[in-house]
Amino acid sequence: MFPFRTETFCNSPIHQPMSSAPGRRRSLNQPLEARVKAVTSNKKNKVMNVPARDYDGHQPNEPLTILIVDDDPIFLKTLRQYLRGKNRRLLAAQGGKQALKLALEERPEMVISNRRLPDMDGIRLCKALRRTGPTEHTYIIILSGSESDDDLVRVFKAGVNDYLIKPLSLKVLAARIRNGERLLRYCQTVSRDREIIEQYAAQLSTANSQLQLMAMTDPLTGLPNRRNAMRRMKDAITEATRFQENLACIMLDIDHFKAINDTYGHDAGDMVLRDVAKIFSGNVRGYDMVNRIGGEEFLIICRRSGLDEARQLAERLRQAVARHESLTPSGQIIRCTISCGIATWQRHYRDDSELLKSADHALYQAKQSGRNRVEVAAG
Ligand code: GH3
Ligand code: MG
Ligand code: MG
Repeated sequence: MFPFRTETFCNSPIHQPMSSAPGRRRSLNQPLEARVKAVTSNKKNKVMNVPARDYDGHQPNEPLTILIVDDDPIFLKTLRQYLRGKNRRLLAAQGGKQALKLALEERPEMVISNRRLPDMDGIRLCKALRRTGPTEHTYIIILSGSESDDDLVRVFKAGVNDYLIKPLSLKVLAARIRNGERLLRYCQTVSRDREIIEQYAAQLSTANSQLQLMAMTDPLTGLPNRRNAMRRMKDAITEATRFQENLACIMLDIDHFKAINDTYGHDAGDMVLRDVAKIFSGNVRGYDMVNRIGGEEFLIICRRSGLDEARQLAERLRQAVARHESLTPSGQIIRCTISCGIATWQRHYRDDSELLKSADHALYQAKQSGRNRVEVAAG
C-alpha cells in the first residue's frame, strides 16, 4: 500500500500513526492530480525549497543526493517536486536493480524506497546497499504498508535507518527526511573534522620528526651531533656487552684548525670541516658510525671492531685527510691533517665515559707527539 497509488492516496495527507483509528483518516475522493496539488499547495504541508538552516541552524555547502525508489512514476514525480530544494539533488529509480546501479554511480547520501519493488524487495535493496562500499553508510528510509512489529524488527535488522507505515503524510515523510539529513550533515561535519585532525596530526608528526632530526644532527656537516653520538655510544656498549663483541672508538681532531680559520677565514674553515666529514663518511665501513662531537672534533664508533681494525681505519682516514686539498672559492688550496686517539671497550669499564676518556687521552698523546698521527690508549 502506497500513498500515491490511487487506492491509498486518499489517506496520504494525514499522518497515520500505527495505533491511530481508521476514523481519523481524512477521506479524499478526488482525482490523483487534485490530491497531489492539495498536498503540495497546503501551507501546513509545504516543505518545498525549505532551506536547510530551518532544521539544523546552518547552511550546508553541498547538496545532499536523495534517491527515491518506487515503481510508480507519478509517485516519483510528485515526491521529487515536493522535496525539491536547493540543498537536495533528487534522483529516481523505478526498480531495485536500477536503484543499485544509480546508487553506485551517484552515491546518494539517502535512499527512500518502497518496501515492495517490482524486481526486488526493499529489504534486499537495503542489504545490497549496505554490502557495497560507496553506499555502506547511506541513510535508508523504507516505506511499507506492513504494520507488524516483527516486520519492523526485521527491517531495522537489515540496516534500515527509518521506516514509515503507509498510508503516510508527505509532511511527516519530509520531517523524517529532514531528520535523516540532519544526521547526515552531522556525520559529514564529524568526518570533515576528523580529516582535518588527521591532517594536523600528520603535519605534527612530520614536524616532530624534523625537529628530532634537527636536535640530533649537526647542521654544518649533516653528521650526528654530540648528543646523538653519546646515545649511539651507549647503544653500542650495550650491544657489545650483550653479544660479547669487540667495540672501539676513534677520537679525531683537526690539527691547528684555528690557524686555518685565521688564515683563510671562517667560511673556508667551514668548508674544510665539511670536506673532512665527507672523507670520514666515505671511508668507513657499514658498522662504523661517524659523528661530529665538537668544533673540529669527530668521534667514530667502530662496532664489532678490535684494536687492529680501528687502528687500520684511523690510519686510512689520517692519510686520506692529509692527501686531500680543499679549494676555496677564490682558488686557494687548503691542506690539513688530523690526530687520532683510539680506545677499545674493556670489560672493567663502568660506562661510556671511561671509553671516551681513554680515547681522549690517546688523542692528547697524538697531539703531544707531534700531531698528524694515531695513538692508542693503554687499555
Ligand atoms: P690543535 O691542533 O691543538 O687541535 O689546535 P686547533 O687550532 O685545531 O685547536 P683549537 O681548539 O685551538 O681551535 C679550534 C678552532 O676551531 C677554534 C674555533 O674557532 C674553530 N671552530 C670551532 N667550530 C668551528 C666551526 O663550526 N667552523 C669554523 N670555521 N671554525 C670552528
Ligand atoms: Mg684541533
Ligand atoms: Mg679540538
